[in-house]
Amino acid sequence: MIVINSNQRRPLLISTVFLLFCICFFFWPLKAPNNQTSITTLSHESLLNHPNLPDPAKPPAWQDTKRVKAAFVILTRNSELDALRKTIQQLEARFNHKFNYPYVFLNDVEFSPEFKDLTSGLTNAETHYGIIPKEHWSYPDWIDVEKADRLREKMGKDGVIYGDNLSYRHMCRFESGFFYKHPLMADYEYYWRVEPSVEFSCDLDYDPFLYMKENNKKYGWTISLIEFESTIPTLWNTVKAFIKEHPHLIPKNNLIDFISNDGGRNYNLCHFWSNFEIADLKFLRSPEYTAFFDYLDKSGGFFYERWGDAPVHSIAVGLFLNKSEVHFFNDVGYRHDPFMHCPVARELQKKCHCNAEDNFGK
Ligand SMILES: Nc1nc2c(ncn2[C@@H]2O[C@H](COP(=O)(O)OP(=O)(O)OP(=O)(O)O)[C@@H](O)[C@H]2O)c(=O)[nH]1
Ligand SMILES: *[C@@H]1O[C@H](CO)[C@@H](O)[C@H](O)[C@H]1NC(C)=O
Ligand SMILES: *[C@@H]1O[C@H](CO)[C@@H](O)[C@H](O)[C@H]1NC(C)=O
Ligand SMILES: [Mg+2]
Repeated sequence: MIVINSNQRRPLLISTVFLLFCICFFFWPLKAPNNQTSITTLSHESLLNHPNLPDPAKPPAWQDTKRVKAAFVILTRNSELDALRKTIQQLEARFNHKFNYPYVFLNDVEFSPEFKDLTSGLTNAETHYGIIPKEHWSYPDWIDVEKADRLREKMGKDGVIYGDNLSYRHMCRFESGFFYKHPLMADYEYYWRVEPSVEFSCDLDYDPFLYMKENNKKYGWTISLIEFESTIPTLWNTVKAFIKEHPHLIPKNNLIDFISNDGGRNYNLCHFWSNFEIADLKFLRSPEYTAFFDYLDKSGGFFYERWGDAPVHSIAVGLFLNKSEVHFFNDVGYRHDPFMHCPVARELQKKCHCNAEDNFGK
C-alpha cells in the first residue's frame, strides 16, 4: 500500500515516475532486459476478441444471467461516506447497474445508520455491513507494544510516509491477511477491492469475475508502482527466510522475475497497487498464502516497520502464481490519486472519459 500526504504529492509523483522508469521495466516490453522476458508480456494484450469489445451482433454480456459468487469489498470509515458515494455511483454507472454484484462494507467500528442508508440507496444490489473482529484489528500477543511504539515514533521522526500511524498499520495488516476471513466474505469466490475516492472512467461491458473464472486468472491489477524502501527494510529478508523454510510451497514456474531483478536476491520494490484488485479468494485462502502471511505476521514487520498490503500481495503473486494466472485489467479506467490508469488503444478509449495522455506508465 503506497501512501501519499497531500503536501508530498508532487515530489512523490516525480520520484515515483523516475523510479518506475528505472525499475518496473515490464511496462516497456521493447526496452526490457532479456532476463525479464517472462514478465514483459504481463501487460500485453490483444484487441482481437477483447472481452470489452464484444461482437455487436451478440446480446450484451449482462443479459446472460450467469453470475459468479463475487462481491465488491470496501474497508472504510463512516467519515468517508461522501467520497465513497461518489465512487459507488461511478462504479454503478460504468459497470454494476448491469451486473448487480453485491457489496461488502467492512469497518473497525459500527457503520452508522446514515452510512448504510446513503450507500445502499445507490445500488439495486445487495449491501452487507460488517464489523471487523477485534483480533483482526489489534496487536497480536507476540508483539512487543513498547518496541512498536518506539519504532513507530522513530519512523515518524525520520519522515517515513505514514511512519507514525498506528491505524494505518492495522489497515495494512487487515488487507494483507484478514479481510477474506471475515464471515461476510465466506460465500464468495472472487472479490473486487474498492476504496472511497477512487474513480472509474470506462464502461465495462463484460463480467470481469466471470472472465477471471473462465480463464483461470487468480489476480488482476491496473496500476503497478514501486514501494518506498523505508517502509519495508526487513521484508525481503523475511520473505527469503520463508522461502528457505518452505521450499515445497514455491512453484518453479513463478513470477519471481516480476519482483526481483537478480533471481531473488533482492526485491526490486515493484508491486501492484492494491487499492484496486480483482482476485480469486482461493489464492488468499490457499495453504501457501496462509503460511506466507502467518510467517510475515509472526515476524512483527507490520508493526515494527510499516509493511503495506500491496508489496505483501504482490510478493505472494510473484512467489506462488505464474504468468497466465495474472491479469492486467487494461480496460478499467481507474484513478486513485495521484495516479490514473487509462487504456490508450483507441477502440478501448471509446468507452472512456479519461485522457489517454494522462495514463500512468504508458
Ligand atoms: N474502517 C477503517 N478503514 C480504514 C482505516 N484506515 C484506512 N481505512 C480504509 O483503508 C483503505 C486504505 O486507506 P487509505 O487511507 O486510502 O490508504 P492509502 O490508499 O494508502 O492512502 P491514500 O493515498 O491516502 O488514499 C481505505 O479504503 C480506507 O477507507 C481505519 O482506521 N478504519
Ligand atoms: C493515519 O492514516 C489514515 C489513513 O489510513 C489517515 O486517514 C489518518 O489521518 C492518519 N492519522 C494520522 C494521525 O496521521
Ligand atoms: C500456470 O499454473 C496453472 C495451475 O494453476 C497451470 O494450469 C498452467 O498451465 C500454468 N501456466 C503456465 C504458463 O505455466
Ligand atoms: Mg487510498
